Amino acid sequence: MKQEKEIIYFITGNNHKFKEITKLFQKEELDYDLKQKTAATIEIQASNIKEVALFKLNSVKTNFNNSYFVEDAGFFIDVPLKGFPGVYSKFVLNTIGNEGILKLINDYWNTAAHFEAVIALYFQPLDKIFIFEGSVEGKVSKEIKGTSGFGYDPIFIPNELPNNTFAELSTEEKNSVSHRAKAWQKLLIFLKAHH
Ligand code: ITT
Repeated sequence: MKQEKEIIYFITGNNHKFKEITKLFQKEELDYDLKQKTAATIEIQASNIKEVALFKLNSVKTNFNNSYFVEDAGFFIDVPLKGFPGVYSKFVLNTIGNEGILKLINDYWNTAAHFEAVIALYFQPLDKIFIFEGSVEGKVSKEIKGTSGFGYDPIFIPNELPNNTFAELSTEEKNSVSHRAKAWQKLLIFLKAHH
């Protein structure tokens, strides 16, 4: 008889993130089933997203006996904003939005930017927490372009696919270079090594 697969939960209220990870997950032969869970989490204001992710993970109140992970991401405009919005990404998107961001950097020719993602995993078999990080370098687009993806996707052009913003790419294309996919690849290696 085939053994039941163990469930691993991705705790996120963001369906876009879950869709991206699901696409990557489906490509793999794993001993796990991935499920989304929207549990209450606390998002603190810290100086880096790793701290935010760890705190978020520790704030999850579970009554299940499974492994689970959270992810925190941030958008960093290195030039000319010295990394802003970074840990303030959510607040800035909800206040001034992509239009406000473009106004801030309107006069600049160089607009180097990157995304970072940190996955914090509670791994039940070892009763331990593990961290997986990924980033993608690129620049801020001169205009808002594209309708797929979410958040800052319409204004970010990755260096590896320099003709499009993330919002002009399919999920598969975004996954081929994204911060989230890179962090996921590391989590995947871990899961394969610990089955
Ligand atoms: P959780 O429930 O998983 O916490 P969230 O939507 O609160 O989801 P984050 O705090 O990790 O997400 O993200 C901070 C902000 O950065 C938020 O406004 C997102 O829209 C944006 N963001 C995160 N990942 C992104 C990506 O891949 N592309 C564009 N914007 C992204």
